[in-house]
Amino acid sequence: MAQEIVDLCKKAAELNYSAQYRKGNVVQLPDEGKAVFTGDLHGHRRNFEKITHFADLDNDPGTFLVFQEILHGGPEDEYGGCLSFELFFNILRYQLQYPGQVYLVMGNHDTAIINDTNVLKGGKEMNEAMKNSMKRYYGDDYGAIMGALREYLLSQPLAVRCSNRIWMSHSLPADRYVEDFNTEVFAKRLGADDLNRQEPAYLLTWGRRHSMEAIEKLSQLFDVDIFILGHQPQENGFSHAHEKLIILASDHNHGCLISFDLGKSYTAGELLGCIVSLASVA
Ligand SMILES: [Mn+2]
Repeated sequence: MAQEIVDLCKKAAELNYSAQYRKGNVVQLPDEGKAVFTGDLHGHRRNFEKITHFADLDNDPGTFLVFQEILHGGPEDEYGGCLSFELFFNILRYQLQYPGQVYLVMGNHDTAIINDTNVLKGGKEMNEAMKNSMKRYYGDDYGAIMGALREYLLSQPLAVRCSNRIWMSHSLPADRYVEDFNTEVFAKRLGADDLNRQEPAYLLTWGRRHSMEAIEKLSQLFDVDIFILGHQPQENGFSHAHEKLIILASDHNHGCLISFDLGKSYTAGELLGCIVSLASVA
């Protein structure tokens, strides 16, 4: 079992680096086909099933499906340890089934797992909770599997950019880091050091509560019109935080996805009409 998972992580990481539309650390989607973007999934298996049912990649080779923040949350073992890694490995198997169509973008919890740092959430240390459950689950194979998982997480792109000027990433740098944000991070091969506190890949995945001015500056800096992010909890599944910013969540019963045509231009208002409630998906 351990070798299968180590190989799975390696193969999926190789696919990440060699994917047709990957340019540096950004996936640049073509100007045709369909995008299906999701918010934080947090181990929610039922929503994963709904999302894949909706995307229907078997019948839609021109559809690109993007996930984010799968790890942490969802089912727990009897000691309160986090079992989201089971769903995560399923999603890697799914990614390998549809090469170039399925992407996972880097989230802040991924940076914490790669660098083995703490993330507190609701009074619980999430990284430790997952490491402990993985140790119980995999026993002596834990080290090899965690090493392979970290390599995979590091291979993830930071963002997806569509030809119709829509950008998707886990988050964006917080206001005070916008002015000096170093966009070279999108071009270089990422190392674990790039995810250290205050480094650009860290800032990109951890920012919250962006002002309209910051979003405006970032839209000029990244040369896009609309941002779709996850990271910030959305009770109703989404919010139109600013004119150019839509935030999605896919981790609960009111979770959503967004689906739009890559060959069409959209205003933010029109994009809001492309949001699909997962409750409405069979
Ligand atoms: Mn997050």
